[in-house]
Amino acid sequence: VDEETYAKTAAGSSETRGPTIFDKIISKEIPSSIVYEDEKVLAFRDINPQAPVHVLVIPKLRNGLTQLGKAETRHAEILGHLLYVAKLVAEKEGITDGFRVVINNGPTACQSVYHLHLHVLGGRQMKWPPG
Ligand code: IU
Repeated sequence: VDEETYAKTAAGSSETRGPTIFDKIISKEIPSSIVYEDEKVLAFRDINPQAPVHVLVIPKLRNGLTQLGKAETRHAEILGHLLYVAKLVAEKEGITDGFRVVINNGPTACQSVYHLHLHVLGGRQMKWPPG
């Protein structure tokens, strides 16, 4: 991406997609604790867990979706796959008795990384409504 595009992304705009830290996690430039991986997605432990199990599931697509709110019809397949992998992660982590899948979309929902990701949370009693 050019400098202007990158600056916009760094400033928090979700209109365009510069590299995020998740690209470096996908490329293994930055190490992570991987729970599941296939050719399309990566699931790894959140660095700041909000529950005993807190795993992020992300698409590997470069220049891909920044957030759910920007999804188009062509993204339907990867969206379905991400959700299915969330279920595989829950099984692998032994939290099938109760787990939560969260997508924070945009600043008002506290999205902080503009590379689409699903949070898979479990291992404790969850509360509702969420904060
Ligand atoms: P959010 O939905 O965009 O707020 O979630 C981003 C998550 O990415 C958040 O839970 C962070 O703790 C997590 N994370 C991470 O696991 N590793 C990192 O290097 C960075 C963020 I930056």
